[in-house]
Amino acid sequence: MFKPGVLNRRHVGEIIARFEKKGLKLVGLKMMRIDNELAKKHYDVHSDKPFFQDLVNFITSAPVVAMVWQGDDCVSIVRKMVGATKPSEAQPGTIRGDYCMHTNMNIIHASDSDENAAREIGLFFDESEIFDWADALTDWI
Ligand code: FUP
Repeated sequence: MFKPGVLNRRHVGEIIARFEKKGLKLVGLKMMRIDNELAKKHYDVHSDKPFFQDLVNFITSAPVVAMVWQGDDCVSIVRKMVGATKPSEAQPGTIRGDYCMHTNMNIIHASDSDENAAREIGLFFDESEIFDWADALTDWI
């Protein structure tokens, strides 16, 4: 998920292009405004952390772009491309390493396990918004 800021900074296409070039398959994509309740559900695991309210405020402050990508080892590949949580620790070449400065505004969210991906897809997408399509690239990547 591209957090608020990506739209404002006009980086949506650029960052989507990274995932496409890698060979991941896009099966869901939507622009949406997250409300307070949904933000709290999404970040439930951090509800006792001091940065929780800032995180909720940030993610609800402007529209986000939510995506579902598929591919072998997708979670691990995407997490590597996204980079470390703290932009100061994220390697150059990663998304957080290249596009952001501060942890609480670290530009992108990526599920950290298949289980959490399933949970988060359920939070942000209806079943009808996920597309199962025949991928012509399968034999080439
Ligand atoms: P990640 O999976 O890399 O997004 O990292 P976490 O689940 O640990 O953190 C979720 C979000 O909480 C981060 F994207 C930004 C925010 N956060 C802070 O603002 N401060 C912290 O010290 C840690 C996380």
